[in-house]
Amino acid sequence: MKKTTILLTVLLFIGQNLPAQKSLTKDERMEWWREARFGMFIHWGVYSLPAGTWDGRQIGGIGEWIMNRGKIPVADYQRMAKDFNPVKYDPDAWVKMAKDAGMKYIVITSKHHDGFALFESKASKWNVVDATAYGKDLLKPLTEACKKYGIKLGFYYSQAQDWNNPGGSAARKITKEGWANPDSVIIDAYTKEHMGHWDPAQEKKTFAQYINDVAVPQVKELLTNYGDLAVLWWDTPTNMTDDAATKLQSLLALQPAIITNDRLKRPNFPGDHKTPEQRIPNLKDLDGTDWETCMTMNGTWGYKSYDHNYKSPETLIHNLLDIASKGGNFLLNVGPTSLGEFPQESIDILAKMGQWMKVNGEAVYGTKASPWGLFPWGRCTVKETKSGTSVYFSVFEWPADGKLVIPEMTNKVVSAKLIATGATLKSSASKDGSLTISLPSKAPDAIASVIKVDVKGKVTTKPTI
Ligand code: FHN
Repeated sequence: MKKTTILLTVLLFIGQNLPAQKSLTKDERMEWWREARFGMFIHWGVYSLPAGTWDGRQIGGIGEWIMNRGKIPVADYQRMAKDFNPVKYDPDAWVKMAKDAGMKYIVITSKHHDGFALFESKASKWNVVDATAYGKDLLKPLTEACKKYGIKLGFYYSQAQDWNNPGGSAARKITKEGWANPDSVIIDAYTKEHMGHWDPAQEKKTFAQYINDVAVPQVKELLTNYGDLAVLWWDTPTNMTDDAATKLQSLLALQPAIITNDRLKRPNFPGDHKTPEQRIPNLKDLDGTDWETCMTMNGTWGYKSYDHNYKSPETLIHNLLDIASKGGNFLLNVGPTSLGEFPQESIDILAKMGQWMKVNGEAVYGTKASPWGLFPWGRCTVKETKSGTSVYFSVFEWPADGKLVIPEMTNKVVSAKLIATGATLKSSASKDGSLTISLPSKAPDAIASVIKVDVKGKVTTKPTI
């Protein structure tokens, strides 16, 4: 029997032996995700040990790509991994930090492009239990902590690129982008001939064998051994085939409520949501499909000891509000160290965002995009209520004259309040259809102060910007 037939038979068998489950519509599956708006991405793997430096050289590019950028041989990279021993790993503390920051879900790299599995796997010895000093599954306790704090958990899985399990694909990177290796001409000629691979060990199997022997069984392990999973986050469909994508996608039947992104294979496996990376889309680029911006706090996803170029909490809170005002989600990354700790800068940023979210979170959770588009002074989100609409104006630049003017706001105002202080604000409608809200002279929050205006009916207006 062909392997595909065996797989389908197994899936059918599993299906027949599960208690009858009502199949969920996309809207039902997406409900919590659309409500959540804010999640944590975690990029963690053995690359956190070299942390951007190999053989005394700083390697260019993002930390989790060090093996490819540095053209590190498979045997050397795997030898390095033996010392991976995250003794300070405290999943309870991680999840609590996410929750306190106001995040509602976590997506962690169960396996990144270096193919290293953070979980126990029968499909490949290149996993945390068999290949490192630590020797314990890292995902199981995270699952428990997420359950404890009511945080949804998703797994990122690099389905195509795998630089250690033979047969996995490798995106070709020019050597000088990593470091000025004197052998770069020879290496670059080799990677050109070998579809991005730089070590013969990477080509001992075909891509189809890698999919059947590693990717399919590992995704099955992830979907069966860790309870209810919220998200499966595919990444970089380098050289993906329809056959491989079909096999992987069919496994999702094991988790009927799961949400997936658009990176399994393009363009014919669109998943549930789009994934703009390191950028927030412009309004004109949005087509009604769900979307989630993923972004780093500094310049790398995986930990790099010398990247301290962090965005300010102000920028990140404004980003979150910009994204919410356009109807998207924000997946903000943390790259823990090899000992299992979040970098101090990330801890501080999360705490600041949490302080803001604790007071103003209702302007984000469960909201819909601004009917006005963007304002020059801030952002807006709306929530339909039983009796009308709650409109949230997040003001970044407090008006010097104490007047916030909202154009084309003709709904009858029930109340206007400053969320931070609870103070009631006066508002007056003008003949031109605009609404003027009178504000205290000083902004209660230097980053963004939220004004909640409850109005009658639905707000129907056109984007101004
Ligand atoms: O190559 C990866 C990268 O390392 C990182 O995981 C990001 C996160 O979205 N995805 C890929 C690049 O698009």
